[in-house]
Amino acid sequence: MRTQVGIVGAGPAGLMLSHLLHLAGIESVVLENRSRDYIESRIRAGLIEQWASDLLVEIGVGARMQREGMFHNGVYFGFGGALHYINFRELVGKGVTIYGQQEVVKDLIDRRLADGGQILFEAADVSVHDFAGKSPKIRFRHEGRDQELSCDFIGGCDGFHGICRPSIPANVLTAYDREYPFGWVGVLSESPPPEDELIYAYHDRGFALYTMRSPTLARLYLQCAPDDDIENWPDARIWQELHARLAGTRPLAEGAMLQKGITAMRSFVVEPMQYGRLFLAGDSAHIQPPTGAKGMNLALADVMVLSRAIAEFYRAGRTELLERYSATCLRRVWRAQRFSWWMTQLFHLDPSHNAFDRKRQLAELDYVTSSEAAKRSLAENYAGLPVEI
Ligand code: RFL
Ligand code: PHB
Repeated sequence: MRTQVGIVGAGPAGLMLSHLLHLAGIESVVLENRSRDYIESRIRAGLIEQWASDLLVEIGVGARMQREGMFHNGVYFGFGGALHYINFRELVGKGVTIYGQQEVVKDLIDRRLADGGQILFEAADVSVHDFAGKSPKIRFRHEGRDQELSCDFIGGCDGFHGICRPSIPANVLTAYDREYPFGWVGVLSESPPPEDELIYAYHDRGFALYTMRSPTLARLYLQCAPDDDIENWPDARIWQELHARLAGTRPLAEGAMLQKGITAMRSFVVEPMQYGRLFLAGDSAHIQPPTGAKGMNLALADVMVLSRAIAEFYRAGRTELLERYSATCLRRVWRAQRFSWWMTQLFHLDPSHNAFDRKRQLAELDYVTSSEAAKRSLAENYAGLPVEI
């Protein structure tokens, strides 16, 4: 088999890369080790920055998001028993869209298949070869047969636990890593969300986040220990904690819990994001705590940069954008890391904190919800920094 760009992973990064390349007249094949059903039902991110929702519409995959997505002008911060609203629209002229990541994935898959794109699901034992030279290869097993895909470039879009990053010689990569002393219990509940827009709640019992997937489906998160077991969180305990941490803000309706899970918090960046003709994009190169809602947005930003660089190579034979790929992405990645870390440290109960730190957090929450300058800075970061190429 031969194609121009071989892409490992059919998450938001890999699928979007394939679609953007198609729009530039460039062929690609996407190899995904899971089934289509699995990746279309995996519940993850839900918040799309303004530029990214504009992009989805512009490139013809935003119609369902425009119908079913929930457009928000700002967020609420809850602390000290009251809610404080930060209006992004007024502050920076932008908003955010709530639309499940798996819906973005479904829309991209539908569109790629309608355009004759090749996505091979359940591709086993995927391995990447010869990317230090000009003729990279991807080997895998599909429908019982060993296969080899020759290509000009490899898109390493296989997420944090994928094989692309570990295939790069370890001595050329530097990893920046930080683990946080807490995690999140995440639940999906068949109940109306407590507010039309998101509530980030600071509480002595720990952080809580109230978000949603539809007017009848609430997505709720609670700070927990990083190594906590979901068995320790029966439904009754989850509701009790949610009521306690939302006290004084909005009443919370209970409903059937459709799904529960625990995620540990981590910040991780690898530099550079490329080696020879293998380019890492999205979670394969960086992850951040979800408090800033940046993961899916960064994945989409990386592949915007990568698709432009690859298009420039085929169109004009120029390699400057490809050579700058890592530096271009990392500038934005580090800004998003900084923001995600900042939101995380602002809201969480940290076991190493003392009474001074709690007072400092409250003073910062007070500042960030009352100072015009601080609100604008928050809005600019939350609604999404521009993607510079
Ligand atoms: P993905 O989505 O992990 O996709 C990688 C794909 O590669 C496949 N794969 C392989 N395929 C072939 N061979 C192999 N060896 C392979 N190994 C892996 C996988 O099956 C998968 O299909 O990475 P991508 O595309 O970089 O996208 C990144 C996002 O998924 C991630 O950053 C976000 O979900 C993070 N995130 C959030 N991001 C936001 O922008 N806004 C949010 O509100 C938000 N909330 C969240 C989040 C992540 C969370 N969890 C579960 C980590 C909330 C949570 C709870
Ligand atoms: C979500 O809707 O799942 C979500 C929203 C904002 C976050 C994290 C997750 O910061």
